[in-house]
Parts: sequence; structure tokens; C-alpha cells
Amino acid sequence: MSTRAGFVALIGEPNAGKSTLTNRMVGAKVSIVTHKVQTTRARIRGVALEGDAQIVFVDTPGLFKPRRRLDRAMVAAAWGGAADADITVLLIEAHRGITQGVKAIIERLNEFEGKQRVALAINKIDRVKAEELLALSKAMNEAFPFEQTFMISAEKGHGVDGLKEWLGQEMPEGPWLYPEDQIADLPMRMIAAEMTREKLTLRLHQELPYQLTVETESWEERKDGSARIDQMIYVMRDGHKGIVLGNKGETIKAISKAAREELEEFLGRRVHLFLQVKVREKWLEEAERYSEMGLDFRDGD
Ligand SMILES: Nc1nc2c(ncn2[C@@H]2O[C@H](COP(=O)(O)OP(=O)(O)OP(=O)(O)O)[C@@H](O)[C@H]2O)c(=O)[nH]1
Ligand SMILES: [Mg+2]
Repeated sequence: MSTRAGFVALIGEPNAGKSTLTNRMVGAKVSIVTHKVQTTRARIRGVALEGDAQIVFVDTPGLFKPRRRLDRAMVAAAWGGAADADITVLLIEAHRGITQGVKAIIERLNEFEGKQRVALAINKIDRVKAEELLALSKAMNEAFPFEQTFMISAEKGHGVDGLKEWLGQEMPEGPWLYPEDQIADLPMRMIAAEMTREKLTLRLHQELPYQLTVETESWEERKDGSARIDQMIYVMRDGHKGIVLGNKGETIKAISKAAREELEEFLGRRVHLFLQVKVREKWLEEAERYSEMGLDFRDGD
């Protein structure tokens, strides 16, 4: 039997639903999702099967106008994902239409000059009326020669099977790239850190999440089958530390519980999770923090 395998990069503005779609395609949560922008910071690979095809979805950080070093490294990682992929899927939000950000992405896509296969996925169709969708699809296809256009709701699942089927069909012939049962290729300690960052982002003040990062410092397998995981949360100011800890440590306790429960479900066993918070004013300028996130520090130059 001939098999197929390849990479599909999902790109788009922050919050377009790239991680939601990745998780739906994989059938498990491999990439964190929040209602806030700039959730995903590095390229996250999730592996899906479609008939005889293995599709490796590359979830990328949102594309926006970068200002800070971390922004620049994130945006570089996203475009790098598109350049390496067999097919790139641009996700846009149905209810927001052709924003300035989408226009800027199309401009950059034009620089690929037909060397890259690009499809369009209009996401969040659950938020608009059918007439609006058709007009948007038409306008987008006038702006760029997309190979195909899909209308989907990554969250509700509408249209997602059609997209997956097409992608499976279009993957190049070749052996599978990952073992059949592998769904992600991020190291477990990074997935664990991401889960904690998701819970922090969901719970904390608007501005804070960008200014923190989570690292798994140690992972100890215990004889009883459980794991002890120690993580460090780096924040930039004393005040932030107070916010993360909360009154009498309430906030961090709740975050730790939520992250632990999700980790236990993911791993299928008991977890003892220990979180610490450290103030590190300059973590956004430290090369080691970037490599821990899976980003290239120099891309931020
Ligand atoms: N209504 C609706 N909401 C959606 C849909 N898909 C995703 N969302 C929501 O949109 C928000 C952003 O989703 P993410 O998957 O984190 O978006 P992203 O593109 O990965 O965002 P970044 O990582 O910040 O670039 C979340 O609140 C999702 O629940 C959809 O089809 N319909
Ligand atoms: Mg994301």
C-alpha cells in the first residue's frame, strides 16, 4: 500500500483559531487555546491520520506587526513554518473579514510567488450569515489565488472533515514521518509548561500573560507510577509575582490544580505539580528562555 505524509502549516492573525483547528484535526489537545491573542509562541506539531495519509499540522504563532524581541521571534517562527510546509492554510475570522493584518499577510504570501501551495480557511463561520461568507470568500480570492477555499468552524467542527480530506489527498507520497500512535512532537516537559501557561493566561489580568513564561525544571518518575513535576514561572516585576500568587496564594493554588488535572488526563496517571514564581526583569532578553520555548533568540534581532 502506498502511503502519504507531509506538513501543513496553519498561519493567520493571532486568535484566528489555529490552535483550536490543530487540536480538532489531531483529536487531542496538543496546543493551548485561550480567548486572548498571542497565545501560541512557537511551532507546535500535531499529527493526524486521514486514510493512508499522515498529516503533520504545524500550529504557528499568530502573525502581527512585531515590536518586541519575543514578537519578532514568534513571527519568524510562524513564517518559517509556512516556508517548510507542503501546504500552507491561511486562517481568517469570518466575522472580522479582511483586516489590515490579513492584508499584510497576503502581501507577504505574494512574495512566495507561486512557490508555495496556499489554501484559505474561513474560520468561525458559526458567527456570521451565509451571504456574508460568500462575499468574503470572493473578495479573498480576488486578493490572492488560493488553491482552495474552505469554510469552517474549528470550534464546532463544521467543514473540518472536508478540509482534512483534501489535505490528506494532497500530501506527497512517502513513508509516514511519525509512529502511528504519536500525536505531538513537543517534549512532554514543554507540553506540561504550556498547560500551566494556559491556565495562567485564562486566569490573570489582561496584560500579564505576555510578560510571563513557564519552564519545567524537573520531572521525576516515581515508583508508584506518578510523576513529580517542578515548574518555574518567570515574571518581570514584583507586582506581577503578587498577582500570580494571589491573596494567601489562592491564585497560584487554583492554577496549579487546573494544570495538574489537565496533565493527569493527558498522561493518564497521577501528577504532583509544584509551581514557583521568580522575578526576572530581563527574561525577555535571555537566550535560554527562548530555547526553552522552542524559539530562535537570534530571530528577535
Ligand atoms: N466562535 C468560534 N470561536 C472559535 C472558533 N475557533 C476558535 N475559536 C475561539 O477563538 C479563540 C482563539 O483560538 P485559538 O485557537 O487560541 O487561536 P490561535 O489562532 O491559535 O491564536 P494565537 O495562538 O494567539 O495566534 C478561542 O477563544 C477559541 O475558542 C470557531 O470556529 N468559532
Ligand atoms: Mg494558537
